[in-house]
Amino acid sequence: MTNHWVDIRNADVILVMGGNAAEAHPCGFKWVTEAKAHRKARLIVVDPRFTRTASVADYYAPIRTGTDIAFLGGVINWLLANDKIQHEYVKNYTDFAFIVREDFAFNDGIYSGYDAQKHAYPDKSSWDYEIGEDGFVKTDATLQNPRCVYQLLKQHYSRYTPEMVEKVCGTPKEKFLKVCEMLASTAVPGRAGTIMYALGWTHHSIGSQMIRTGAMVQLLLGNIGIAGGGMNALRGHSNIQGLTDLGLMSNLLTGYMTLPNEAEQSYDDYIKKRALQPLRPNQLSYWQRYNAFFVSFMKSWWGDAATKENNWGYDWLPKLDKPYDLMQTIELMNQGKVNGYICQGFNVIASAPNKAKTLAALGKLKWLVIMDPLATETSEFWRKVGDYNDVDSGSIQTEVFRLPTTCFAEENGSLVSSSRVLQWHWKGAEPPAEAKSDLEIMSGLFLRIRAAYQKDGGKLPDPIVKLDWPYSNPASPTPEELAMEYNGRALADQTDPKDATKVLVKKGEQLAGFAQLKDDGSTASGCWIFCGAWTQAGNQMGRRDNSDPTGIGQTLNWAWAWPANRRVLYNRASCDTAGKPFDPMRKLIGWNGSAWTGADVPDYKIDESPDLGMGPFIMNPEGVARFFARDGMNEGPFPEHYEPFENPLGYNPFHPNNPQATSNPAARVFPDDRKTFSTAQSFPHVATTYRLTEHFHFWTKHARLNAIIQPQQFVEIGEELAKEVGVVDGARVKVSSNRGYLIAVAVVTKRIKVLTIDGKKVHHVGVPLHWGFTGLTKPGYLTNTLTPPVGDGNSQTPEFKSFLVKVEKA
Ligand SMILES: Nc1nc2c(c(=O)[nH]1)N[C@H]1C(S)=C(S)[C@@H](COP(=O)(O)OP(=O)(O)OC[C@H]3O[C@@H](n4cnc5c(=O)[nH]c(N)nc54)[C@H](O)[C@@H]3O)O[C@H]1N2
Ligand SMILES: Nc1nc2c(c(=O)[nH]1)N[C@H]1C(S)=C(S)[C@@H](COP(=O)(O)OP(=O)(O)OC[C@H]3O[C@@H](n4cnc5c(=O)[nH]c(N)nc54)[C@H](O)[C@@H]3O)O[C@H]1N2
Ligand SMILES: [Mo]
Repeated sequence: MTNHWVDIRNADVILVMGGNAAEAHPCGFKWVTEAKAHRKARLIVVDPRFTRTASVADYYAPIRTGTDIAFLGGVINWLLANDKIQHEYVKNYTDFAFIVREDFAFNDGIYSGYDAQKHAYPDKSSWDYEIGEDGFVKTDATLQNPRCVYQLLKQHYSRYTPEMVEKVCGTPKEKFLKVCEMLASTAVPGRAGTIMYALGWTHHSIGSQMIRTGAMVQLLLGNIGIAGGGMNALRGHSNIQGLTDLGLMSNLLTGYMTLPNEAEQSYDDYIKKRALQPLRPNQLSYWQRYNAFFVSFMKSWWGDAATKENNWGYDWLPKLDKPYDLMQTIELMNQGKVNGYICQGFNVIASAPNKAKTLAALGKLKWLVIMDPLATETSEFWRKVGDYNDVDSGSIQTEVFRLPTTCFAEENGSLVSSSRVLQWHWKGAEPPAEAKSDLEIMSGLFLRIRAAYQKDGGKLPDPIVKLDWPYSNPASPTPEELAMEYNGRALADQTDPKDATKVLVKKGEQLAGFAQLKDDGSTASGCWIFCGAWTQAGNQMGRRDNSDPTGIGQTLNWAWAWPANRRVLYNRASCDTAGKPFDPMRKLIGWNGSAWTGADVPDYKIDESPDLGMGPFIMNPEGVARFFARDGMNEGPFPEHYEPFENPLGYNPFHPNNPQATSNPAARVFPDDRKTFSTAQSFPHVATTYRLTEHFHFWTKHARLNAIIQPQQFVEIGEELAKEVGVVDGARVKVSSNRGYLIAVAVVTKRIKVLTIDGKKVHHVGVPLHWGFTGLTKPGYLTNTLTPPVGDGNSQTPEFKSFLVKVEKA
C-alpha cells in the first residue's frame, strides 16, 4: 500500500476493483465502513461477480475478467477529454512535459523493439525520454510538443472510448460513465479517492500493467501521496509483504535491491546501473545511495569476510541467466533438471497452475522436503485418492521427507502488514510434540551443509563457509537476534559528518535508520528498509501507543512502518509547489519556512526549501511520477489492453487484424505449455477462481469449525447458464478445461450475470479454490486442475483469474 489501512477512512471515494476486500480482508475492510459512516464516502465495486464487497457498495459495475486495462484506459480517456484532472499536480509532479525519443513507436498493438521469434522486447532503448547534452531530460512546459508524454498519452488512450469499453468489458456504457463521474469528483484539491486491489488485477498475463493503469488514473486525479488516496495493494498471507521486503523472490535481495544478471560480472557495472544519476537539475535521486545499502547488506551476510578488496563478496552472489520463479522451477522439474525441492509453508500442487504438470514434475524429483505443520496435498501427492488425485503411485520414485514445523502462533516474531507496518507478536502457545520452528530446521540444514563443505571443499565453498553466523545458539537463532540483524549495527564508531569529534553511534550499537548506512564497510544491515525497526532504544515493532494527535489516523507510535516509520509514501505530493497542503483538513506534511513538518515522516529532504523545485518522487531519478514507463515494464511503456491467453473472442477488439497483439506479446509462456491451452470452440465459458472468508486457502479444511461452515466444494454459475446446461441449484456439474476437470455442487446465483462482448453472450463461472483431498471437509478436486500455465510478463504471476472452461451436467 502507498497509504495504510487506517487512512482508508480519509477517502471520499473508494474504488475496489480487482479484489474482494469484504471477503478476503474483512478486518481491514472496516476502514471502508468507517469512511462511509463518517465522511459519507462512496464505495464503487467493479467485479465480474456481485461480491460481498459489492453488496455494501454505493455503485456496482460488472466487467469481463481480464479487461481492466480497457476499462481504466477508458477512464483515462474520459478524464482527459472532460478535463477532470488535477492540473497543478500533473503539471508539476508527473512526466507530462517530458519529451520522448523520436524512434519510440506503437503500431497496431506492438511497440518498437519487438522480436516475434522471442515473444519479447529485447531492445527497449526507444522507450525512453530524450536526454540533452547536460544529461537531463528535455521538457516542454507548454505540453504542445507532439512527442511530450501528455500528447502521447492522450493519443494512446483516445481509442478507449465508452463504446469500446462496453464492447470489450461488457460493462454497459451508462454504468461505465457513472464510475467515471464518481472518480472524477476527486480531481479537485480537498477531495481524495483511493483504489484497493488484489488478485483480480495481479492474476493475469497482463496484471502488472493493470495496476499501472490504476496508478495512472490516480495520478491524473492527484490522488497519490495524499491522505485518503493512494494505490493500495491488499496483500495475502499475513506476512507476504515481509516476504517480498526480505527479498524472498528469486530475482531480489532484501529491500528491493536486485540480484545481478549474467551480464553483470563486474561489481562496478552492477552498482552503476542501480545508483541512478538525477535526470533533472537539483533533483534528489535516492537510489544513488544503493551502494551504501548494498555494502551494508553484504557485511551483514559475510561479516569480516566481505572486504573492499573482494568487492564485499560480490563474486559469491549468483548471477541470474533467467528468472527462477515458481513456474520456471516447475518447468525445470518437469524437464527432469531438478533433483530436490524444499517446500516450506507451501502447498505447491494445490497452489500452482495446471495441477497435471505440477504432479508430473514432483514425480521426477529424487527427493522432496516438506516443512509444514500439516499433511498437505503436496506431502501426499504420490497417493491415489479416487478421482481427486488420480495418480499411479507405483511409478513414483520421489523420496518425501516431512518435517513438522511450528506455525506463526507458536513463536515470537514480526509480521509486515499490507500497510508496510512491522508489528511484533509474542507466541500464544507451545508447539506440539516434535514440531520445530522453521528457524531451527533451516539452521540445522545450514550447519550440516557448512560442515560438509568444510570437510570436502567443493566448487565454490566460500559463500557457505564464510557466511557470518553470530548467534548465541547457532543451532537455533532467536527471532529477536534476526530482527536486530535486519535493522543493522555500527561496525565502527559513526561520527557526525559535520563534527568528527562527535560520536553518533558507537561501534556495536544498533543503527537509528538507513540514513546512517555507509558504503565503506563500517555498517551492517540485513535489510535497509527495516533499518529503524530495532534501534538502540529497543524493539520499535513492539510499540502499542495508538494516540492519533492530528485525528487523521497517523498513529506513528503504533509498531513501526518502513521506510523510516513513514505511513504515506510520496507525501510531499500532498502539498502544492510552495509547500502548502492541498487539503489543510487532512494535512500530512507542510513547509514551515525552514523544515517539512506534520502528521507523517516527510518523504523528502527534511530541510529542502520548496523554492528549489525538487520533485516529490525521489525514488525516480527524474523526481516525478511516470505515465511513460521508461524502464522496468516488459510489454511497453503505456499499458495496452490484451486479451487473456484463453479468451472467448479469439481476437483483441483493439487489434482485430493483428494476431500478434491478441494476448500479451511479452507474457511468460513455455513452448510446450501452448498446446495445453483451451479455445472457445470447445470451452465456451469464462472461469475465474477466488477465496471465501470461511477458509484460508488449502489448510483451514484441517480445522473442524471451518470444515463445518464450508464443508463441500461448489462452483457458482448464473441463472441463464444454469438454464442453458440444464442444471438446478444444488445439482452436480462437471467443469472441464483442456487440462482436466472437477465435479462439484452448482450454486445457481443472480450474482453472476451474462455479459455481451462484441455482440457475443459470455457466461462467467466462479470457482472457489479451497478444496482438496486432505483435511476434514468432504474431499474435493484441486481448483488448479483447471488453470492455465501462463504468467504475467513482469512478475510471472499465473493467470488464475481468467481462463476457459466448459460447464455441463455431471
Ligand atoms: N478468508 C480468507 N482471506 C484471505 C485468503 C484466504 O484464503 N481466505 N487469502 C489471502 C491471500 S494469500 C490473498 S493473495 C488475498 C486475495 O484477496 P482478493 O484478491 O480480494 O481475493 P480473491 O478472492 O482471489 O478475489 C479476487 C476478486 O477479483 C475478482 N476478479 C476476478 N477477475 C477479475 C478481473 O479481471 N477484474 C476485476 N476487476 N475483478 C476480477 C473476483 O471475482 C474476486 O471477487 O486474500 C487474503 N485473504
Ligand atoms: N487458482 C488459483 N490458484 C491460486 C490462487 C488463486 O486465487 N487461484 N491464489 C494464489 C495465492 S495468492 C496464494 S498466496 C497461494 C497460496 O498457496 P499456499 O501458500 O501454497 O497455500 P496455503 O494453504 O496458505 O499454504 C501454506 C502452508 O503453510 C503452512 N504453515 C502455516 N504456518 C507455518 C509456519 O509457521 N511454518 C511453515 N513451514 N509452514 C506453515 C500451512 O499449514 C499450509 O500448508 O495460492 C495461489 N494459487
Ligand atoms: Mo496470496
